[in-house]
Formats: sequence, structure tokens, C-alpha cells
Amino acid sequence: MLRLLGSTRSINVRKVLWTLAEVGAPFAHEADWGMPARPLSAPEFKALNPNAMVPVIEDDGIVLWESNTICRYLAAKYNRIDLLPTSATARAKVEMWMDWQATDLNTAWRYAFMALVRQHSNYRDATEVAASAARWNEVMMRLDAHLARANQYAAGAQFTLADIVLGLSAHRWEMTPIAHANLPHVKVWLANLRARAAAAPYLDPRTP
Ligand SMILES: N[C@@H](CCC(=O)N[C@@H](CS)C(=O)NCC(=O)O)C(=O)O
Repeated sequence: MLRLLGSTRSINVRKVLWTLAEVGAPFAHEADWGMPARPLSAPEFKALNPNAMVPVIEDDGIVLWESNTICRYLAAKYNRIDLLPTSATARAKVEMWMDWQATDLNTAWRYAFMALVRQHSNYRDATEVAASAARWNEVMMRLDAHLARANQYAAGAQFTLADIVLGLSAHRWEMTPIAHANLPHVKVWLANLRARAAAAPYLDPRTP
């Protein structure tokens, strides 16, 4: 059975959990990796992922890390061409938004989130917090403008992996105590995602 390592607290682990729920795959979740009892620096863990980061999966004799790659692997394995289409154009649209989430969007929020939600002692510079919050709003405004033109979901008329990874990031943005830009299209799209049975546990206010 597929083995998933990493706590639900991690947004990248939640991408995999939500995708597993969408495809209906059975799995064993080792949620304590990253907790004091099972540090990611443990040799046993680093043998699986030398980056010492979660999520990691072990399935059918392979080990994979990088959350977006794992989501694509699951969609392909379970022939979910609705989540990750096979035509070059439709697939590229999904992957473009997934890559944007992992790069532009993710790098914008780190400082503000670590300071305001995790309250980490290494993130105490108020100027940096304000700059990160401003960058975060700015990239989210780009997503809102896209959703205003899009046909219901991020990559078109169909729910795809792009909505999973962007949806979790948008949820984190909503749940972080910054002065939020007014993003009506993000709001409607997120409400729509929250109505999915597979999504509800991962778009919960208790897990920003
Ligand atoms: N690019 C990686 C990033 C993974 C990542 O940043 N994981 C975080 C949790 S969200 C992590 O493991 N941090 C180290 C720690 O928790 O000790 C992916 O998408 O899987």
C-alpha cells in the first residue's frame, strides 16, 4: 500500500492528501514525520529524501518527493485525465498554474506566514512581514484577475490538480492575519472548492 510521510500541518502534504482523496487511493499515513519523535534529519528519512522535507511517498517500489510531482504521479497512475489532461495544450495549462504556485506564489508568502501564523522566532522583522504581505496580496490579485476570466476553475471548465495546489495556497492566504486585498473571484472559487467532499478536511480554518 502507498506510504505517505509527513504531517497534515504541512501545506505540501495536504496537496497529496487531497489528491489521494480525489483519486480514491488507499494509503498509510505516517503523520508524525517532522515531529520531535521522528525528525526529518533522521538518517532513515534522509535516505528517502536527502532534502529532509515532506511530503515523501513510497509506492510500487519507488520513492517520490516534491509535492506537485507526487500529485501528477497519482493522477497518472489512476488514469484521472480530468485532473491532469493528456492533450498537450490542456495539460500545459494545468502545469503552468502548478509551477506558478510552487514558485511565484509560494515565495511571496513565506516570511509573513512564518511570522504571523507559525510565530517563528527567526521571523520578527516587521518591515519584512509587511513586504511579504504586500507581495502575497499582489500575486493573489493576479490569480483573482485570472479567475475573473477563467471558466469556473483555474485551468478551465474542469476541476484539475491546479485547483488543488492553488486552492490550498489561497486558503492559507485567507487564514493568515494580514490586511487582505479584496478578491471576489478568489472568494467564489474557494467556496466552490470547499464544497468538494475530498477537499473539506484540507481547507479547514484549523489548518491554515
Ligand atoms: N518543494 C517541496 C517543498 C517541501 C517543503 O517545503 N516541505 C516543508 C513542509 S511544507 C518541510 O518539510 N519543511 C521542513 C520541516 O518541516 O522541518 C515540495 O513541494 O514538496
